[in-house]
Amino acid sequence: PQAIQLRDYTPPAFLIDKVDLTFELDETQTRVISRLVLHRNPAHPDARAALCLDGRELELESVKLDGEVLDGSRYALDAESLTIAAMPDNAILEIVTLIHPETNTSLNGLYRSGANFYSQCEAEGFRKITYYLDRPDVMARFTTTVVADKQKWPVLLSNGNKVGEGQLDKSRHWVKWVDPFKKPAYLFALVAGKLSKLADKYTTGSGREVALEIFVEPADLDKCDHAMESVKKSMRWDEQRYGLEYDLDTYMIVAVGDFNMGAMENKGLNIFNTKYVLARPDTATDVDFDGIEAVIAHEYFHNWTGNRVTCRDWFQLSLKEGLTVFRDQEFSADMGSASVQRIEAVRTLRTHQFAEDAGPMAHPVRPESYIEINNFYTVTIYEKGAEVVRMYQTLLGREGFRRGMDLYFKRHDGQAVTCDDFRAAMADANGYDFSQFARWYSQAGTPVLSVRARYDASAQTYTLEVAQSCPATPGQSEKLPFHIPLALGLVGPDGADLPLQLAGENEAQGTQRVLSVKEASQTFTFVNVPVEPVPSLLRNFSAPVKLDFPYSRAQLVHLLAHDSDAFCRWEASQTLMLEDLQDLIDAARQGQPLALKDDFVAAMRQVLANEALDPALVALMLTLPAETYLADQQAEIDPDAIRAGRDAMRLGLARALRSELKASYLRLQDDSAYRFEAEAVARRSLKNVCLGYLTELDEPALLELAEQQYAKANNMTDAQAALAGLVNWAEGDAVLDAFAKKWAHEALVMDKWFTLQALSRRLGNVQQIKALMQHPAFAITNPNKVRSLIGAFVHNNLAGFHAADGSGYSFIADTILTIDKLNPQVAARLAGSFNRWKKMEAGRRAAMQAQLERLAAQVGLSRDVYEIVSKNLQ
Ligand code: BAL
Ligand code: ZN
Repeated sequence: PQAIQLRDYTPPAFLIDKVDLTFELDETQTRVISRLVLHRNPAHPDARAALCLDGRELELESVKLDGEVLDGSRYALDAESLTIAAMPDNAILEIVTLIHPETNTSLNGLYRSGANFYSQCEAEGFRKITYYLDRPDVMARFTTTVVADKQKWPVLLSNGNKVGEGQLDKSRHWVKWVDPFKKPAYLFALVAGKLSKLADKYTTGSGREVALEIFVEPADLDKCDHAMESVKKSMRWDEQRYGLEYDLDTYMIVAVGDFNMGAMENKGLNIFNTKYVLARPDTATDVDFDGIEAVIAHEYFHNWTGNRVTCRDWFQLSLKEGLTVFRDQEFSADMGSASVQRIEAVRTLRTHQFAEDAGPMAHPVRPESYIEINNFYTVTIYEKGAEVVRMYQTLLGREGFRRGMDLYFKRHDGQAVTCDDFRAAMADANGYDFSQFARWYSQAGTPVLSVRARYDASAQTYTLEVAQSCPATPGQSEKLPFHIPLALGLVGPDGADLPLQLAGENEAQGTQRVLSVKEASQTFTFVNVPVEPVPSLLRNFSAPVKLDFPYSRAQLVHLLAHDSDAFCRWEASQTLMLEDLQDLIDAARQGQPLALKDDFVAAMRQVLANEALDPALVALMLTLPAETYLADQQAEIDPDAIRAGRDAMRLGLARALRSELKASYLRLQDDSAYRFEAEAVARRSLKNVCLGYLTELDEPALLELAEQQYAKANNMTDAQAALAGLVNWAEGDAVLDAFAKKWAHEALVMDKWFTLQALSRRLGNVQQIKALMQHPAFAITNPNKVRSLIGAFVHNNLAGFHAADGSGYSFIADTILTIDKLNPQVAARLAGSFNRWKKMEAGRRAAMQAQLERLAAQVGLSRDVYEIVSKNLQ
């Protein structure tokens, strides 16, 4: 397969003004009748260019140009396109195709799930529905009529407003939808089926009433309330923060259990993975409730950042995704605890995006080439993209950022634009120079910011020498300096922030500053510094970089106890923890005894005892980094040593803090009805972190605590946490069985059951995973099932997947080949489990390479899997 290059971008030869679609849905085939009103695009360099429409897996019935049926000599057809060479400047094209949603297991295009029809068109699914200019810079007005058997498919939905419906014949009915906004084809959606509806309404700030509708399988209607509340909160927040209102009469959400992504922002008709809609206290955890609120917000926010202003091409994907993730992060911060949200976002970024940046799939926020765009819905595009957007706000302030957003919408509403257009709006609205900032979009890799400090007591100056560098990434050996906002404070010996005055300033300006680091090395001198401070650097994680500062352990303990910035406080605890974990991992590799350091244990004891701290923050401070994150800190990865070192720290802390953990656990008990509110969530999170530690100890009385918690839990958060503690012990088996019996008919709850086992020290091995794949609740065609069992195992169970005998590698290669025939996108995600192979110790490295080569040699590999495998082998 050929790579597509950003530098080859050319405007489309034709533009489409109007699209009229009619779908005749049926069990064995669906007929799609498309009528396009087109005109030649004056911006295209060739005024006589052919019209080349994208299309895949379509059966062409007929083509009519301006009313005349075209015979095969008038067009060319291949597996990917339909081309008409002789085209007038203005034309009406009518195309009839047959498609087969009933056999479409890729869940891309139009497909069946159960008896219902759903669509997924981003990025390039529309070309599996009909021949079209399937690219985001072709924006058209869509009218959609759906015809179907009324008994089988009573609900027929598409984008926009419903303008008519009726009975066609004895059995079939039709519904017609008009979307008044022009949009690219990737935002098209169609849903048909037997669905129940939760209805509500929302009055916008300007007084317009919007109907809110959530459609789900009838059995799920009692799990939609939280999603509905989240919609209303999102709508209100976007009005208040950005002055953005919803623009259609109806906002619809449909939940489906078979879905590749988390959700999709189709205009007026969002389609969601059930995982991000359905929640009842007994079926969903706090993390699920939080995820639903965030994803509902994310898709809703896309209505402006993505739909009203969309991307010129898929290289600009982060224009809408980075910005919309940033918006949903800011929303979540306002809904709950801002510092907890921020720390969790940083954990995600470091665990997943830093890993991506260090591996074979490293790419800039605006990639320069791709083989399969579906492989670029990545943590770099989304999460690092959000960090890039956040840096504008950090540099400009919230008001300056809002000015930039206002100008962006004023200039580009209704257009398909680029990341440079966004940057220009931020710059022009504020008179700020963002030219160097462009490198955040073009250079891959995680920059390293090295800071060294010097205190001069006699001059009362404190000098920071700041240097930046960025490692080479595939295709980019040399990097130029980034424009890095470095937020900082100086913490005095009493724990208070010192006033900050830079050399050359007349007076101190606050106690926190954002420095603009632009050079490869730069010096900043603070004056009138009466005592030697401890620097609190990269506050609130002001840039997606790795900070290198030679903190002493005493300095870290000082920050951990006093820093006014919650992120830096947490960071101090993590830095201490990481240092000691590394020592434990090294000791495990050398067969040395594994013991914790006293000052670390004392620091953790203090954290746990500090009842003034937000319990959620305490929980995060006590949470160890993931095995995979630890793996990424090693020069060479030995999964067994990482497992041993990490387990030793958990066990050591559990032993040393046993009585404090138990006391906190008991103090945090709460028998009241479940509430998804920040304070209750925080208490549950710390309580369950304590339980997690306590169940590390093989003591019947402590395991009983978990059994009791499971038995009396009135919510899934507590039930799942109890089971997670038990599942590493034989005592877990009975509870696992009871859980599976109780929840056999709740697909999302069974996903948790699979994940708990995939991540278990005791059960997370290839043999067990294979056995679980035979369980009646498992289905290889369902992405949620694949992700919750196989994905969890290969991505998050480092020692289990990387078993020394190589069984994990042959298992996953076999599984990738099986799934690739069904759903290439899902298969490609699993192929990402090879991304660390070059850093493994020699034995595993060779075994992984052998499986990669076996995959590469397969005939008929999808381009999705091919891209991941070939980039791994480069
Ligand atoms: N646009 C794909 C799903 C999402 O990011 O919202
Ligand atoms: Zn998105």
